[in-house]
Amino acid sequence: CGPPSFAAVDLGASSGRVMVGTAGPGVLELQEVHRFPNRPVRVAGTLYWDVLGLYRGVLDGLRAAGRAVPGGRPASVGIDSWAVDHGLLDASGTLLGNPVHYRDGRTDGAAERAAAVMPPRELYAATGLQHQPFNSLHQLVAARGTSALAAARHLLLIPDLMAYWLTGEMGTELTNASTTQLLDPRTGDWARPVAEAFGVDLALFPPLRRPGDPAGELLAEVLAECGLDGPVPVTAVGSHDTASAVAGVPAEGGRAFAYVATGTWSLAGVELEAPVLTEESRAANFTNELGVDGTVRYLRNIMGLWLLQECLRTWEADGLRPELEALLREAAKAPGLRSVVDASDPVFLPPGRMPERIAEACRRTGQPVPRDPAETVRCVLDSLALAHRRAVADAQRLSGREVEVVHVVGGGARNELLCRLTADACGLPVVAGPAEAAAFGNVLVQARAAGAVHGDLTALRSLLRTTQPLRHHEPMGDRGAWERAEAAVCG
Ligand code: LFR
Repeated sequence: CGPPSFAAVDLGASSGRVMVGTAGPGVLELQEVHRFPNRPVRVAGTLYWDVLGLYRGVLDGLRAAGRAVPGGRPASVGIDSWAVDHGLLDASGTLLGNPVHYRDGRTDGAAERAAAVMPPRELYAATGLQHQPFNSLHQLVAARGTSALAAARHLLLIPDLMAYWLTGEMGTELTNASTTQLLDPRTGDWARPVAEAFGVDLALFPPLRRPGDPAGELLAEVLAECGLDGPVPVTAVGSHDTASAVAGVPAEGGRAFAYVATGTWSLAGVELEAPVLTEESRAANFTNELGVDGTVRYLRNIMGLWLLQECLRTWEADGLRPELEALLREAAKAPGLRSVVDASDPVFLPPGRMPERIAEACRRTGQPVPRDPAETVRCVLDSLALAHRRAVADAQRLSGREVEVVHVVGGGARNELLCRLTADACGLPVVAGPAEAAAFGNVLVQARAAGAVHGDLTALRSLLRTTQPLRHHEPMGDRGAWERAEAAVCG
């Protein structure tokens, strides 16, 4: 019998997928067996995740995985998703309401209320977390006084909620816990003084577990529903999708690298052994999230392909029938750096009418307004590349780690223009791929826990590098143009 196969559930903000990954010495293959849309729903003014719809997608995916693997059952299952969001459950383990989407406006003003409880400097020194309106801590501040929070006995982050429904066992996976703003990145344990100051009951969180830890077995009802023979174990992976994506960066041992994990967000930074908790780092809004194997993901959140997705959604609603490939071809021919916006600006966080908001940002900063969809797409991609450049430069400056190469992984690795512009903007070679880095990171952690592959992150990454097709982009063009564009955005 050949190397074992694992099921990786990877839930993104716009779609979920279940992949089957086969891994062994010198072998790493990934096959998508099920993909389903993730469509948030606005009800009575609040934007929710359709969490039962997502769970149905997971079950359908596990059924498909069973059919795709030799022997009819995966060696284990791992789950990752976006961070910060969670479900509240009562004492009997019943979900108390639909998880609220991090782009919902309920956290408006929560950061200011949080700052009155603990000065941002102190909070950063204790948690190392970037300021984002949607951090779980801000969500809990916003939920104070609601009947759901009062009745809650358990709080489960999204992948932990899925794992609970699949196995009946509760846990809090560490990499995702580090995005709550309630964890101390130096110790990998809860930041108790922070929780105490905010009146957050840490008993809501089930015990911490680390990537590679066992996380239960599929329940009999789940096995029956998915047509699987048990036992099928669930393994904790880097359940924060960005943790899995960075584990899935095909970096070369000994070659210092930066990464840009591109999808709905661009997460750009470096991997460190210890957090950077300086005041300078806080001012630059860099985050210290925890990664696989005790690493620190030192990075900045950039709006990412969300800007493009929201433009497409608006044009679609306006009956323009945008065709992405054609738009990208035209955008590649459009004049570069005609206008750029600050792709880290939270004004772009909520959904709705993105082309108008981009035009408004150009107008406000005295730059030409894009005249058609192709120019808007070019403005978005130039702006993303510029934000990648700033994040890669800032990460190096603030951490003292110099890099030789930038790895672009995630969905954006398929976007040739974005990768080329990122190389030009950073003035560094870009290695693009894999697009499914999160699923690869998820599979590799499971495979190592099962004893199918061995070694540290460098060894896992070398397996990726030798088995996956990657594209290389050398930097070209006029560096001065990017410097001038940066000045236009930074003022
Ligand atoms: C990417 C991501 C980011 C996180 C954002 C919100 O999918 O997980 O890392 O900041 O979504 O959870």
